[in-house]
Amino acid sequence: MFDEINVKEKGEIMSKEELLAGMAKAVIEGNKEEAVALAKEAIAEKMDLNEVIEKGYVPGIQVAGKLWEEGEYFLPELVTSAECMKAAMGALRPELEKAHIDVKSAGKIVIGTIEGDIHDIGKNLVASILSANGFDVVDLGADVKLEKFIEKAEEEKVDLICLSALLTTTMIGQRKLIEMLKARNFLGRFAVMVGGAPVSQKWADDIGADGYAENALTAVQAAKNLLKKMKKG
Ligand code: B12
Repeated sequence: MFDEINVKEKGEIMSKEELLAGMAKAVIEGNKEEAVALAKEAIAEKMDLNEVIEKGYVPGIQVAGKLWEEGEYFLPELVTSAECMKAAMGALRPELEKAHIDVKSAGKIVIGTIEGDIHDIGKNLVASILSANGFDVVDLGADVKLEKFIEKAEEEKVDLICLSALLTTTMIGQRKLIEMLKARNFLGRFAVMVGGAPVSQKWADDIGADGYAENALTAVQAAKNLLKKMKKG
């Protein structure tokens, strides 16, 4: 499987496609140094960082996940790939954040992964891309208690609560949080957007979420639309 991704030796100038393939390969192989070096190169080359994430690093963790599901990778290898992905995102983050300096905030968001769920790669991507697109983002991390989302939303006076869930068991927490908001008459005060691999538009509709997005890029437009709707209503 790795043979398909053939990257040139160091020292040679790589094309954009080669760089993207190299990023995926670094994540698949768990090569943190290379993953970070390529992130820095992308910044130096002024590449579109949204594209770098979606076409470079994300396919890498997806292949690692597939190898795990197929029994070819064991959990430690998957964890190493996940760590690589996070290290690369860490290298890109300051540059992503720079993109929205001096831009008027598009809105304030609190985001986290639901209690019982430690998956945070996708949530981190959504947080970084929203932040790069002018939103003020309060990131609560992973394994976040439902009560904490509401507490922070009130404290920080956010417009939008973003809930990530990667496990079918923690998706239920998304429904519970909306019920908690309803019980406290908070619906309308905060909009709720849900996401995560097992989450769908249908699930979002069923639980009464205000919004859903399939990935970090579509989350930006969905968040903008939601805030526009809230301001009108
Ligand atoms: C990497 C990974 C891990 C890593 C996580 C590292 C980390 N720090 O995040 C490790 C190895 C630790 C791990 C652990 C486990 N995992 Co895991 N993991 C994955 C894997 C392979 C990839 C997830 C990922 O990072 N994808 C890449 C990111 C970029 O994609 P994403 O998370 O989907 O996010 C995108 C969208 O969903 C969306 N999005 C995400 N959040 C949000 C939020 C909002 C508001 C919006 C709008 C959008 C949005 O935008 C993101 C960016 O585009 C998936 C398989 C898969 N294909 O999803 C399994 C998977 C999620 N894991 C699974 C399981 C079972 C586990 C474990 C229970 C395994 C175990 N036996 O211990 C534990 C969980 C422990 C716990 N309590 O949480 C199952 C879940 C099954 C289920 N249906 O419930 C999956 C589906 C694998 C499988 N097929 O069995 N895992």
